Amino acid sequence: MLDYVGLEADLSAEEKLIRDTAREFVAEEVAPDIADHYEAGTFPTELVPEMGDLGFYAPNLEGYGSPNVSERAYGLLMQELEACDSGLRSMASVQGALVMYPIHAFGSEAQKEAWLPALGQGEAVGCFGLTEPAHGSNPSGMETRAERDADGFVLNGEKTWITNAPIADVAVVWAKLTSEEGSPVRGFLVETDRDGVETPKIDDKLSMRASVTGGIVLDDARIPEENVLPEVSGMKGPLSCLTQARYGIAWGAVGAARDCFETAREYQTERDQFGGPIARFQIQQEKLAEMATQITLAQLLAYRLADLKERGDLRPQQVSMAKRNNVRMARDQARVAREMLGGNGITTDYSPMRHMSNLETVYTYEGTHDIHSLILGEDLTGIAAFE
Ligand code: TGC
Ligand code: FAD
Repeated sequence: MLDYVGLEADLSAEEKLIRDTAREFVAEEVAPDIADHYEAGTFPTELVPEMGDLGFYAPNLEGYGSPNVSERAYGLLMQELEACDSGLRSMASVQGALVMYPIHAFGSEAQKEAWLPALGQGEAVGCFGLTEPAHGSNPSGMETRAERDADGFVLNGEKTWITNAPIADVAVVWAKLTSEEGSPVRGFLVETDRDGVETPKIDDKLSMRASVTGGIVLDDARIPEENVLPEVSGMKGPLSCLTQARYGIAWGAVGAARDCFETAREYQTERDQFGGPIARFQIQQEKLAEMATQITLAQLLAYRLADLKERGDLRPQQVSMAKRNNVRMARDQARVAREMLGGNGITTDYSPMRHMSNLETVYTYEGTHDIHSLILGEDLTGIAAFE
């Protein structure tokens, strides 16, 4: 596997073990069928508990069954999952960074005990409802409302493009609490089997096909008082979850690019044209050289992020830089890898075009490339250019 500047040497035994466990799981349990799932538009849901057993959901959290592994180990895990398919990494990063993280960071003791072990084990599936039909890049414009009533809250509104929603047991729903002054955004744990909650599936995707995506429709959905996340109010609640997930994506994208590189390199050495392997042509070698260089630079950024996160110095804007750069890099390199496979490259027999198509989603979700440009622009100039 590509590791051009020898990053492996700095890994601890535990980090290597976590990476190798994920790599082996992917090779044995997922890779053989992933193209079929992609074509069918399905996620291998039978693997959800096994991924829990292996510790793939938020192992970087502490307590409630989570082992508190290093941020680098967590990143390596995301890298291995996305080397298989972005949909696999999405499943784990939504469950961990977008559902377990907010419960861990902002939940009550009872909420933590009720949900964290079950989510960590893959006995329950969660989803994160922020985006709405009319509010994607600007979630603070959300229209979903919560009102207090005698027993708790009544929720109304619609979330869309929600990973895992149709298979979720619980949704972390962000809504404006209209009965409080200023209508602050609050997080609510909404069990999906409650009256007034629907989670319709979105079927017509051409990207991220091996991932279940849907909506959350709330029509006078009643939830008890104890289901509000008590420790956070305002947009920093959902936005701080995004920082966790974007961190995983910055690592995951490197995995997708690495798989494209390895597939192209192998193909180039095996495929003959004009009397020998196409890897002997300078044009092809330049493509491999550029691909290896870009992947290595993205790897270095991800490793640096892990160190900053470990010591508590990571800023959200630094995560934006890595998400923006690494996903764009992977998207560009997947396309180059696809072209290096010629006609065979457009089939599901090879991974690059599947990665390329998935990366269109990854480029868009968790803050589009443009939005991360603006986050960096604001950080660099002090002038916000969102509106
Ligand atoms: P703004 O006024 O800038 O900030 C409000 C408060 O939040 C704090 N904050 C953050 N905290 C942690 N991490 C971040 N990334 C943060 N960004 C902001 C900020 O300090 C402030 O705190 P306080 O204490 O002063 O109140 O917020 P804004 O509403 O103006 O937002 C600006 C903007 C455009 C950057 C933000 O809305 C944004 O990031 N938009 C992009 C939307 C997005 O990324 N949506 C993702 C939906 S989830 C998803 O896509 C999951 S896909 C998962 C998968 O399948 O893998
Ligand atoms: P828009 O915000 O309408 O943007 C359209 C275009 O306009 C983009 O190119 C954008 O960059 C550009 N644009 C917007 N504003 C500006 C600006 N100020 N300056 C310059 N350009 C701008 N959301 C969740 O809450 N939970 C999930 O689990 C989840 N999973 C997803 C899974 C998939 C498969 C997909 C596709 C999306 C998912 N999302 C999820 C939603 C995702 O986060 C949004 O699609 C994303 O934030 C962009 O919002 P939008 O699609 O409404 O695009």
